[in-house]
Amino acid sequence: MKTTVLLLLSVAWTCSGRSSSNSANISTTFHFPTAHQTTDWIRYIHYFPNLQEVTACAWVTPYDLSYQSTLFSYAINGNFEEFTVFLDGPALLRVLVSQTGHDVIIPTLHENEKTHICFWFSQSLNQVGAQINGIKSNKVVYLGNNYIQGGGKLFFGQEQDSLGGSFDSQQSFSGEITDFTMWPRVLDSIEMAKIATTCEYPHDIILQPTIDKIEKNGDVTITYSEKCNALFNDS
Ligand SMILES: [Ca+2]
Repeated sequence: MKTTVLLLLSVAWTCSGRSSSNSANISTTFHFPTAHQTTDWIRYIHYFPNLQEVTACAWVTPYDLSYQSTLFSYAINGNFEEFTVFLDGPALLRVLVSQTGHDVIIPTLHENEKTHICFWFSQSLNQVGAQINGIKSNKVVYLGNNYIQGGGKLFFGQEQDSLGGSFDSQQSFSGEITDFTMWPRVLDSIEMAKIATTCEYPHDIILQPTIDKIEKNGDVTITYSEKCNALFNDS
């Protein structure tokens, strides 16, 4: 009997495509309208956990790729670059883990064009990597020697040079970030491709900055859509 129920649930999840934890299949976009400022940000206000491994994915539409655009920065007490990711120009993703920087070369992004970006870190695999639009991936050796420690502060759109502040206008982000999601493991390339192409999200999500879990500042706006984001599905 229990098996039947589980099977039915499994079928229901498969049909709905998107993760059951993404309530009502709502897609969330953060809009950062202005480059070179320190006042526009989204802060995740729930607890950030310890992470020995992580994959994060989002749709990113950069408005200005002429400087370092910080997608997010995660700082802990005494280490303000615990986990920070920025676009350093159009074809380089810079991933800082435990104050150690990694340059992952990616296919060239274009301003005002939506691109699906997944990136991961694994202490056990000793790896930092990224996959773009579900197909092109690249990885480098993790050069640090620690995992990501929890309990810190996570900001989207600004780079923290102190815990929760000291933002640098030359490292702010302008553009859109849609459906940012984290998993506590390295997703395989097929899982990342399915997120980008058919909007199928693995269910073991560990962090999603939904409206009930964030605070916003400045000119950032948030919009919602019931339409699933996926490649080849643009209107
Ligand atoms: Ca900085």
